[in-house]
Amino acid sequence: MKIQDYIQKEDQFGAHNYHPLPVVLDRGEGVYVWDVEGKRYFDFLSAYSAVNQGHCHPDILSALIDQSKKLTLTSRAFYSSALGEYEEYITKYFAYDKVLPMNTGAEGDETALKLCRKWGYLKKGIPENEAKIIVCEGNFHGRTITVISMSTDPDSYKGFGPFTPGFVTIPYDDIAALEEALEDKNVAGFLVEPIQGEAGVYVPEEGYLKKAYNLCKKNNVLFIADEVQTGIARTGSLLACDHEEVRPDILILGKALSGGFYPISAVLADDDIMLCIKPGEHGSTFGGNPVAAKVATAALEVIRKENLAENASKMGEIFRNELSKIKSDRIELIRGKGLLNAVIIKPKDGQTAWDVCIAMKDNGLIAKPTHQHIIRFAPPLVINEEQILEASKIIRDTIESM
Ligand code: IF1
Repeated sequence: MKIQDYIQKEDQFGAHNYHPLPVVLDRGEGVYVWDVEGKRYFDFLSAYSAVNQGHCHPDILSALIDQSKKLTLTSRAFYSSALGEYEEYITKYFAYDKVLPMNTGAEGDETALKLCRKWGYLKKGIPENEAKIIVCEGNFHGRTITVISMSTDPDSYKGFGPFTPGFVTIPYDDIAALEEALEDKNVAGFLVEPIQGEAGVYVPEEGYLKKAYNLCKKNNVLFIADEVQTGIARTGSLLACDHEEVRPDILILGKALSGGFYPISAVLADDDIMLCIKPGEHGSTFGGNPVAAKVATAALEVIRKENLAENASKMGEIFRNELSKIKSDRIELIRGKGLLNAVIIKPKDGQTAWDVCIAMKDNGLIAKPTHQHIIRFAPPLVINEEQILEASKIIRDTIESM
């Protein structure tokens, strides 16, 4: 089959809810992926930060294979020999009392919202069905109906109503707006991405998270961090909240929690909050299954063993420095933290960020535009200096030649 044949097949038999870059991937290893014709690319998307550990990491692969031969799924109707060990591992790793295991990021967010509301009624004493959760403009937390009820992006919500009530939207990176919204006594939580991904890798002003956290404390409101994309070493520290020494009351993780092998998400909180949910009140068939338990443990072990947070920080510095040397009026701004970066492209001669991504693909590097004019650059965190310099040169040569 030729590249066009693979694309045609997806187009004919798959729903049209995506518009992929025309590259057909077949194999991956570390920072590289290969297409069906054997052409190699630097992967500068990392499946939206799910493969922080690099493609097909051997340690995670072994965990997946070993456990899959033994026992894959028990449901949570029974105990398993793998779950408790994982729960102990991940709660100690992130320093929380308890974990609630789920599968996708959106489910993690849904879980956090339910947990927060329940806490609001049981602990804060909010009158039933009146709890509110503050969210930010430009947020991205997934695709379920409740999650898109929080969205301010018409692509996400338009045509999918009616929506879940109970959300208050304020501008991102705006402390005064948060302070005002917190005056409402029925507010149970504030849900925030430490860096907004979908909005175009929007890094808030330094101190924003800390101030927001302190305001939440003052008002007896839970600070909920969606670190599905920013967490697990991506931004140069284990959590993006660590940069400001903020410890969220509820922490949501996903994506790289499996190193890209398997959908695994988790919600972490202390007893006072987590024990508000009782048996039968929440769950999922696959959440916390034995394979997920082993895979997530291995994936977190790789982050620690290979010092990937430190590497992300160092390589991110080099990367932004290299990009800043690009001589082109096409680049408006470079921003990011660690290896979560974005370049804002000025459209010229009708060419957009999409055209830049197509040209980079032809030159051996794949990345995806977000919105019309922003390109996200987020390679696997195992990238080394030689590789980041080579990749930077591809980006530079591509942009300078356009
Ligand atoms: C797609 C963006 C990234 C997330 C945060 C929860 C979820 C996500 C902070 C849901 C998911 C994805 C999903 C992906 C595109 C993508 C994305 F551009 F839309 F914003 F990564 F940057 N919280 N992010 O970023 O996790 O349920 O998908 O496991 O194709 O929709 P999920």
